[in-house]
Amino acid sequence: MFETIKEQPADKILMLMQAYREDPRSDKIDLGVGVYKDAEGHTPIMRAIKAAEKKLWETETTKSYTGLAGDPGFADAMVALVLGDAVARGNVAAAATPGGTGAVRQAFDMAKMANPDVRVFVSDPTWPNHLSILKHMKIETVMYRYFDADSRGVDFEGMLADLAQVRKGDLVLLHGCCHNPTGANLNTTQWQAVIDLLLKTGATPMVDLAYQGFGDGLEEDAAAVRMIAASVPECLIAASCSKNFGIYRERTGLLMAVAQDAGAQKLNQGTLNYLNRQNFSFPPDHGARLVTMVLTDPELRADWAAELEEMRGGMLDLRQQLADELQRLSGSDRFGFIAQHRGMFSRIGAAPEQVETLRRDHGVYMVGDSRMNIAGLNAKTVPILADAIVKSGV
Ligand code: PLP
Ligand code: TYF
Repeated sequence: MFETIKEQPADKILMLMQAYREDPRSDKIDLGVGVYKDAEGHTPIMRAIKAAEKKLWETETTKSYTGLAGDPGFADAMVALVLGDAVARGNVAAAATPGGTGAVRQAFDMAKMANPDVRVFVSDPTWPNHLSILKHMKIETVMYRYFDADSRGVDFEGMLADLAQVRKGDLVLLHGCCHNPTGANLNTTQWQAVIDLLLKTGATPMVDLAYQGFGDGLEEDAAAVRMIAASVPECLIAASCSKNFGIYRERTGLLMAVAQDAGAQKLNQGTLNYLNRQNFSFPPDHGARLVTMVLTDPELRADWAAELEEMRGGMLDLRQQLADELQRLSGSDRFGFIAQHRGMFSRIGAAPEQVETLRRDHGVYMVGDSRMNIAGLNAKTVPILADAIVKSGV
């Protein structure tokens, strides 16, 4: 019977990973998949996570099932990390999920349960998995303008104009910080304008927060999601622990539904539990437990936050070095946006042929839309990349 299924398109980012591995050149540069890498190109296990793992091995006495929503301690710790004191804890329903992707998937599921005709508004461009999951779920997807191809910043006027058509019953997907794939983000005034529009139209925001701590800092990167949660009647938040705790393969995430009162919270919590049960029963626990241990132990937390700051600072330095080098080589300021962008990614605005030239002639691997992973660089490869970018006519 399965011969009736059409072949599905492969994930382009993961295909690029494979192509990079198969390239025999020793001086190749991997700016593809969104995984943090240190100067040696290694994705480290963070010190606090390693310490928590050791402690967990010594103290864990059972691996019996947790609850359907996962360990309540994980939800408490993550709600506090993401939302601070922006909303009352009693108004937040939360369930652990397999990674941020699991949270995204179930947020869409919940929206569809509430409104079978839900339209999901996504930024143009957005993380390809958003589009792929929405298509798989047969949910109507509407793109709103986001990236300004000339300035490589946000086309905010276009964004607001396109979002003016949202209505109650629609879901508006927003990247909380460190926009993937562009690296271009809203400022506080712009976030407020988006919130005003949401309040006026009655549409529901959904925030995807996959890079808290990778942009301007842990608190700063949560500022937008906190503003939203404090202002609108209800919202969904899909948080990932993959990047900021470096536990990609543990599959650790949390879906939060913020409501206006405890009654609505109770209903939402039941829905989140129900969705977990339909999809996988109990969520993975190992990564969630490590995160909880790190966030609730003052020493581990301080060390984690310090290491995260080192990673963030390193990426900012690389951005500045690359922008400076490009300015020197091109004699123009047109690459200044690289230092303005935040997070792991920048879309440099190269044409597909130029991306291909960079790969073929220079061994530089970036995603076809010219998204590069800044963490794939180091002090030695920055000048090589800058030279290749200029030589490729970008
Ligand atoms: N959302 C965005 C925008 C991402 O870039 C990622 C990246 O991996 C995720 C969600 C989910 O990540 P994960 O499922 O690995 O936690
Ligand atoms: O955008 C990225 O590169 C990361 C990692 O199917 C990723 O978010 C890439 C593809 C994918 C899942 C995660």
